[in-house]
Amino acid sequence: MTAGAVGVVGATGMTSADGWLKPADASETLDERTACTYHQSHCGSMCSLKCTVRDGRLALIQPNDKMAEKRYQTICLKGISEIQHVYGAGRIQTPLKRVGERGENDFMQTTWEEALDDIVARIKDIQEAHGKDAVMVTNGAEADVGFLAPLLGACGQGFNAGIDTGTGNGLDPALGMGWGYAMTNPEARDWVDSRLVIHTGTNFCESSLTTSRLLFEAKEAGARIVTIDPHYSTTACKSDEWIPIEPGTDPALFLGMVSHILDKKLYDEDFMRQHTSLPFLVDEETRMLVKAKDPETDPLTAVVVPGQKDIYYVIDKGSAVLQGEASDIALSGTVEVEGCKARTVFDLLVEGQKEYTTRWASEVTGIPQATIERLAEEYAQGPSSLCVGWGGWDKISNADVGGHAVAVLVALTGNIGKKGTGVGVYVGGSYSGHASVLGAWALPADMMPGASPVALYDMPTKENNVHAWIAVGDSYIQRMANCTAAEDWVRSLDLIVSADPYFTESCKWADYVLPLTTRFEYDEDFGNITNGYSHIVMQQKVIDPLFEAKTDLWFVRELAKRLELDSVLPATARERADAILSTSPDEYVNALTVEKLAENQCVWPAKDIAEVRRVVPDYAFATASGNIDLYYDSLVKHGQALPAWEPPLEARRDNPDRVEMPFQLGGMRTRFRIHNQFNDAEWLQQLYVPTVDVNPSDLEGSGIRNGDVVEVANDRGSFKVPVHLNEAIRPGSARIYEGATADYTVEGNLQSVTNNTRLDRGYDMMMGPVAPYSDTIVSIKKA
Ligand SMILES: Nc1nc2c(c(=O)[nH]1)N[C@H]1C(S)=C(S)[C@@H](COP(=O)(O)OP(=O)(O)OC[C@H]3O[C@@H](n4cnc5c(=O)[nH]c(N)nc54)[C@H](O)[C@@H]3O)O[C@H]1N2
Ligand SMILES: Nc1nc2c(c(=O)[nH]1)N[C@H]1C(S)=C(S)[C@@H](COP(=O)(O)OP(=O)(O)OC[C@H]3O[C@@H](n4cnc5c(=O)[nH]c(N)nc54)[C@H](O)[C@@H]3O)O[C@H]1N2
Ligand code: SF4
Ligand SMILES: [Mo]
Repeated sequence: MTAGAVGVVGATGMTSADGWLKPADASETLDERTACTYHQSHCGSMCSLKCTVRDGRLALIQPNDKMAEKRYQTICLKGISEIQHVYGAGRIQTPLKRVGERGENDFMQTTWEEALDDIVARIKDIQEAHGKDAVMVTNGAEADVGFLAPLLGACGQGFNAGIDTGTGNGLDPALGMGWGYAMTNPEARDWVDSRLVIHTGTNFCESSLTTSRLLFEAKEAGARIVTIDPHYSTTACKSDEWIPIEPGTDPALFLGMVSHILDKKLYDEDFMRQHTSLPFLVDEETRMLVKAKDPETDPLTAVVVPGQKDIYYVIDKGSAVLQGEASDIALSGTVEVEGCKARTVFDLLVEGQKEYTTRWASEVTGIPQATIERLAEEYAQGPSSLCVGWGGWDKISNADVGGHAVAVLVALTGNIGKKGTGVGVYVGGSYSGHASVLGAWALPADMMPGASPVALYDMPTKENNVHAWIAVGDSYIQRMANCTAAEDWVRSLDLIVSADPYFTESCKWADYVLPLTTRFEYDEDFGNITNGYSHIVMQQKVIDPLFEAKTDLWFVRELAKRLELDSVLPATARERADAILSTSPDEYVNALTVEKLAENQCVWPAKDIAEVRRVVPDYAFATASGNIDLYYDSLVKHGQALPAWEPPLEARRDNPDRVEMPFQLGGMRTRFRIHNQFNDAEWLQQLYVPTVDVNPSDLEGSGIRNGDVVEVANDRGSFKVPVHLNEAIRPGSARIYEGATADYTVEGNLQSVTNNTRLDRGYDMMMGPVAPYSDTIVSIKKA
C-alpha cells in the first residue's frame, strides 16, 4: 500500500546518511537523556512531549509533566507512535530530482548543493522575466518557513485558502471577530457554566482529543449536551441527545429555530436594542442599510474602524435618529430618513422568516418539528453554547448561510459574552486557549510578501502570474478539491519544489523534493518558540537530523545565501528564539529566557492561564457599529443580506443525479490521523487504513459484503478502498476520513472526486469562496 514513497526510496538506492540503521552494539553503559519538543499544531493540540533518547535513538515519548496543570499534560496515540513514525518508510531521505514527466513519480537522487543551486538559478530567471510574485510559497501548519515569502517577495496563499472558512464567512462579519474561521468562541472550559451545549457539524471527541474531557466535565456540572450530526459520531454517542440531520441542511434547522424564537417571543429585546443591528434602518427600495456617512476605515488595512455609533439610524419615539443619540430604541417601524422610506432590520427578518416555519425546517432536515421547537426554546433560555465546526456543514456550499443564521440566533437570544454562553469552533486546546503576545525576528520593513490577488484554488482557472511554486507541505492534493482538474495548471508551471519530512502526493508533482526534519530533530540545541495549548512552548533538539534532512530554517537560509540575502536572517535559531522573547511588548514574556524555558522542560504557562478565556464580556463588538451587525449590504445582490435558505449544490436529496450517484460523500477527521499525516505510520496502520463507511441497509441486495473493495466514483474521478458496513452512518450518505491519498488506498485518491465548485457569492464574502469538499455525490460499486 505504501508503494509510492517506498518505491522512490528503493528505486534511487538511498542509504542512511548517518548510519542509524546499522545494528545496535550491545554496550554496558546506556546513554540515556530526555528532551522536550512540542508536537503537531494542525490537530489543534500542540502537546509538549517529553522524549527519552537512548543511544541517540528516540525510545519513549510521554506528556510533559511541567505543563501548568495535569489537564495540559496530554498525548495521543499519534504522539506515542512517533518513536516508530519519525524513522518510518514515509520519510524523504535525500533530495530528489524529477527525471520523468510531472506526476509520474520518477526521481533520481541528488545533493542539497545541486538542488539548491539549480532552484535559485531558476527562481532568479523566473523573477527577472515575470516579477517577484511569479513565485508562490505555500506552507502547511507544521512548517517553519515564515521568512521565505517576504525574503523572495513571493506571493503566499495568504489567509484565503478556501478551507475552514465556510461558517466564518457567514458568522464573523456579524460578530467582528473570528478571523473568518469562526473562532468567535470562548474556551471549552466555559461549558461548565452552560445549561445547554449544542454541537453541530463538529466531532469534538475526535477532533479535539486532548480537551475532550471538558465535555465530560460540563456534563458532570449539569450541562445538557446535544449533538446534531447525520452520523452517530464519537461525540454523539457521548452526548445526552443525538439529533440526526440530513447533511447540508443545518441552515434550515437554524432558520426554523429563529422562526420559533420569533413566534414565541423568546428573544431578549434589551439585548437586541442595545447590542445588535436589528433596530437599524434599511432603505425599502435599494435594500441597503441607511447610513449617515460611510464608516471610517484604517488607511493601512482598509478595515473599518469599529464602534462608530454615528453611522446608522434607529427609530426613537417615531422618528429616525443616529444610533448614538437614541434613548428609547424601537425594534419595529417604518420611517422617512435621508430622503427614503426605511424599515428596521428586525421587521425585514420577521418578514423573511415567514416561509421558514418549523414544519418546513422539519421537512428539509428530517428532524421532527417538536424537536426543533424544543431545541429553540432550550437554546433561547440559556445560558447556551453553540459549537459549530470546520469539518461538517462548513464543507458544504451553503455553509455561510448556516454561519449567518447562527449569528441571528445569538443576536436574538444574547447567548454571548456571559459565562456559559458563546458561539464558534471550540475544537483544539491550542486554537481556543490563551496565547501570549510573542515578539519576532524582524526582517527589513520593505521585505514583504507579494500580494496574492488570486487564491490558490483559483489558480488553475483564473489568469495569474505564478510560474514557480515552493510548497512546504502537501498543498496541492490535500488542499485542492477535485485535484485532477488542476493537473493542466500544475503541468504548465516552470518550477515546483516540494519540501517536507514525508513523501506526500504533492511531492509526486515536484521537480525537486527536499527532505526536512520533523519536530524531534534539530541542528542546534533549541529551535522555535511559539504559543501552544495556553503555554509558551519551545522546541529542543531531541535527536540529530535523520538521513539528509535539514531544518526548515536551514533550507530558507541556504536559499537566501544564494540570493545574497542571508544577512537579514537570524544567523542561528537561537538568535531568533532570543528575539521572540526579548522583542515582545509583554514584560511577562521579556522576563523569560531560553535557559529559563529549558530549565522548565521547554514550557511556560500563559500569564492568565488560570482564567477561562472569554470573548466580548463588555459587548464591544469590533464591527462598524459596535453592535452585532447582522445585515450584510454586500450580499443584497445575492439575496443574502439576511440568511436565506439555499440547498447544497450537489448533495441535495432531490438532485436527479442521485439516481446514478446515490451517496453523499463526507470527509471528516479521525483520531488516527492529522489530515494526510500518519498515513504512513505503521503502528497506526494496524488500527486503521482508509475505508468508506456505509450503512448496511444501503447495500442490501448489492452483493457487497463488509470489507469488500469498492469503487467510489462520480463524473470527476474515482478511487478504491474497502467498504466498512457501519450502522452509525446515515442511510444515503457515505463517510471517509479525509487524507486518503493514493499510496494508502487500494487505488486512487479521495481528492479526485471532491467538489471544487466556487459560488459567485463567495467573492463578495469576507474570506472568498470555500471548497465544498463534502458537497459531493458518488456511486459505490464492487471493484
Ligand atoms: N476531501 C477533503 N479534503 C480536505 C478536507 C476535507 O474535509 N475533505 N479538509 C481540509 C482541511 S480542514 C484542512 S485544514 C486541510 C489540511 O491540509 P494541510 O494544510 O495540507 O494539512 P497539514 O496537516 O497542515 O499538512 C501538513 C504537512 O506538513 C508536513 N509535516 C509534518 N510534520 C512536519 C514538520 O515537522 N515540519 C514540516 N515542515 N512539515 C511537516 C506533512 O507531511 C504534510 O505535508 O485539508 C483540507 N482537505
Ligand atoms: N485527530 C485530529 N484532530 C483534528 C484534525 C485532524 O486532522 N485530526 N484536524 C484539525 C482541523 S484542521 C480541523 S478543520 C478540525 C475539524 O474538526 P471538526 O469541526 O470537529 O470536524 P470533524 O472532526 O471532521 O467532524 C465533523 C462532524 O460533522 C458531522 N457532519 C458531517 N456533515 C454534517 C452536516 O451536514 N451537518 C452536521 N450537523 N454535521 C455534519 C460529521 O459526521 C462529523 O461527526 O479538526 C482539527 N482536529
Ligand atoms: S497528535 Fe495532537 S493530540 Fe496527539 S500527541 Fe500530537 S499534538 Fe497531542
Ligand atoms: Mo482544517
